[in-house]
Amino acid sequence: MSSPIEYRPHAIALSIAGSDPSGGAGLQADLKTFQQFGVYGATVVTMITAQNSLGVRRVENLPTELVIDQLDAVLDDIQPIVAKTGALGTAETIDAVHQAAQRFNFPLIVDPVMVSKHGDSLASEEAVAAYRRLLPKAFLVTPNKFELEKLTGITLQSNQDVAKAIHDLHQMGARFVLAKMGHVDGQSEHILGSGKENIAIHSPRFDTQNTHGAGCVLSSVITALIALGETDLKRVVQRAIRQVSIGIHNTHPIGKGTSPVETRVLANEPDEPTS
Ligand code: PXL
Repeated sequence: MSSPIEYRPHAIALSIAGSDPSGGAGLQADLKTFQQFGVYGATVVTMITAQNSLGVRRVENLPTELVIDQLDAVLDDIQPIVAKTGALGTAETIDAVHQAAQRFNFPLIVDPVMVSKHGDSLASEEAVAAYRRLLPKAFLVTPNKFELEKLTGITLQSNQDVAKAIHDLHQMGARFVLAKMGHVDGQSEHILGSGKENIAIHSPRFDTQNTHGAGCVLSSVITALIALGETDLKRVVQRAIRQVSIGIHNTHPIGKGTSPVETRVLANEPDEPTS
C-alpha cells in the first residue's frame, strides 16, 4: 500500500528539544508533526525527561558539549530549511546554541520553553537572561504568557502591557513574535507581532484539559510549513493555530491524565476545526 503522506524530499526541519517518553510533547511531538506534513525531521536532544500524562517525574539535562556535538554532526551533513528550539535546559546550553546559531544559514524558531527540574513552568534567572541573548537569532519567538512575562519582566495585566512586552522582544532582536495568551474572553488568543503591527488571532476554546504538547505542536506546524516553502508568516501562523485547534478537538484518551494533542489528524484537509 502506498503512503498517504505526500512528501517533499528537500523539506527538512531540525528540532533542538527535550525528550518526552510519553510521546505528547518535546521532540516526539515535533517529529510526529513534521512527519504528518511530509517534512523530514532531524533532532538534537537537549534533555531527557521521565514523564507521562500525569506529570513530570524527572528532568536530566544532557551535557552542553554533547548537545553541540549532535548539532555539529547533523549540520556537517544535512542542510535544514528551518530549525526550532524547544526545551533547552540550562543557560549554558542556550548560550551554546546561540553561539552555534551565528553560523546558521536558515531561520530559527525559538519556543522559549521553561521547564524546571520537576516539570513546572519555572526558569532560572540565568536561563531567562540566556534566552534574551538568543533573541537576535530568532526569526520567530513563541512565548506563552508566563514566558513573555519572564523574558520582559513585565506583569501582563492589560492589552497595553502585552503590546509593550511584544515591542520589547522586538527591541531585544526577535524578528517576529507570536504571543500565546491562552484563554481571553472565552476564546483562545494569539498575537503576532511584526515590529510594525500586532495582529490578534482568535480560535475557538475547547472545554478540555487535553492539551499536552500544544505549544510544541504549534511551533512545529509553523516550522513544518516554513520547511515546505511557505513564506507568508501571517498565513502560516493562522493555519498552524487552526491545525492545533483540530488536534485539540480530536484528542483521544491516551494515558490516565492529560491527553496529548492528536497529531495524527494534522495536515488533513479541509483545514478547519470540525466544530
Ligand atoms: O510543553 C513544554 C515541554 C517541552 N519539551 C519537553 C517538556 C515540556 C513540558 O513538560 O517536558 C521535553
